[in-house]
Amino acid sequence: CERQDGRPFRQRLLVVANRLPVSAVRRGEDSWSLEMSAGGLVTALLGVKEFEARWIGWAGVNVPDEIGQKALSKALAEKRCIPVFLDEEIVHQYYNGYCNNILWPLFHYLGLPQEDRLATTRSFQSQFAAYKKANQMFADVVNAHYEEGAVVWCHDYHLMYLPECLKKYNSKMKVGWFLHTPFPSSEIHRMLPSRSELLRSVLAADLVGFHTYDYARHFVSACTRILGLEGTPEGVEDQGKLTRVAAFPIGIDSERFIHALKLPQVQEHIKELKERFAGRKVMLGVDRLDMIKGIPQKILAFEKFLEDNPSWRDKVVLLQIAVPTRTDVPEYQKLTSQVHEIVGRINGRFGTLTAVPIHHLDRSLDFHALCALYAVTDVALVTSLRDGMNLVSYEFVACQEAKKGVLILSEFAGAAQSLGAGAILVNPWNITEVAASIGQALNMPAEEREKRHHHNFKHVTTHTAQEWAETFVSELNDTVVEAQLRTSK
Ligand code: ADQ
Repeated sequence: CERQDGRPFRQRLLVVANRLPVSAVRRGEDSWSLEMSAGGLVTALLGVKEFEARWIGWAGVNVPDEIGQKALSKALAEKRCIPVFLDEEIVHQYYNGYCNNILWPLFHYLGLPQEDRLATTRSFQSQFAAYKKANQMFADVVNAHYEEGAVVWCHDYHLMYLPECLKKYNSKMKVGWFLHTPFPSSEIHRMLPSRSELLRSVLAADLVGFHTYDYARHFVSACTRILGLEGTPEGVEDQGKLTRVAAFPIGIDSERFIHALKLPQVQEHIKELKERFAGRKVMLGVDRLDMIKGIPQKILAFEKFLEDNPSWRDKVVLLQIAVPTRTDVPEYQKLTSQVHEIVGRINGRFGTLTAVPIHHLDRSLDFHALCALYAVTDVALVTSLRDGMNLVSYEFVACQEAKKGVLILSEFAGAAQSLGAGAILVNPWNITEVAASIGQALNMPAEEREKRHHHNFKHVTTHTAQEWAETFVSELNDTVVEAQLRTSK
């Protein structure tokens, strides 16, 4: 497909997500520096190269002054990013409140906040009002930058109200919405006081996508049970209008990881790590420090393994790299202290003067250091209590061609549906089972490790981020064309 100037046609894409892929740090009145942010959505979308894409989102800072806003917009434009400026109060109510304190735990089956029940209704109302206001602010920025023919791809639970706002501006805008978290059973979703309004808004999109078939099914059930609409094999129908609902399992840019392993600086890192942990098997956890990742459960299972297997105590080490997130939210602060307390106790119990069983880091690692760690790992431990997909498991597999290590994977991560045949699947709540699976992984014969790795490696290298994005966008284009054909009949 070519344009008039002979260059290949590239679909114009406006990616809209709560956060931009970079965080801004103010260096002066009109000067900013930009740093990459860590997280699954960023990782996946960086792998999307074949589009003429611009990214719309919040830069993670409050910029009340016009000079600062102009300077930041200019710096971001070089990265093809467009900022949405949210003030502190909106961020508090919309982001910390409604998104992170209500939708995030509910969608991961952790329920609604329990404390201060009587005040909840009032704060819920004001947080939902802020959520709608913030979504409207995103819609205003999208509308200002939208050009006919572009596809608008809205991401995640922060922006469930956005499809409706966009369609009100322009009913012909091609709008897709993708959820990176699980969509819970309709029995959970119906607890949400704003359950109907959010479902209706998402249904304003042309295409609604989820990581797994189960999440898509839950969404359709919520629409049929809560809104009384009709579910069809294609999606949800409301008075003749079909919203297409489907599963689009995400992937990673596997080539980027495979290529990085060959770089001299990564090889140097690998050598250092091998020397540092010589004579010990390396187990690895890489997570954002979030309650859904099951980090305390993972560490307690490792403790149980050491308790049950004294002969392994000086032969295995767990490296847990946990990047802090949402540090303003009290629940997350509590989790950090809890993890520190457990790690300290276990290291005190099983450590020696020369070695400790757990190395826990509260920080983000740069890409090369992360690749080296994945490559030297014997067993990766992913114990999410719920997880939309979990890309760490994919990244580990991509870096294991030489070692063929074992992946222990929670059955509650979306990745269990794609990497389940190669991984050891566990229920992270069952600490005894996870401890036993650690033993199984550490003792697994090479032939079985190879077979399991081969299965997963094939999946990770064929179902990439690029393929995910292309499939979603082409399905969105097709859906719009089909809808036009239906209405013109
Ligand atoms: P996340 O919850 O952020 O993503 P995940 O999919 O595992 O979870 O992605 C995490 C990303 O952050 C990975 O690329 C990982 O390398 C990086 N990361 C994590 N900890 C790090 C650290 N300490 N240092 C450096 N990098 C680190 C959300 C959903 C997931 C879903 C993704 C994509 O919660 O279920 O898979 O979006 O849709």
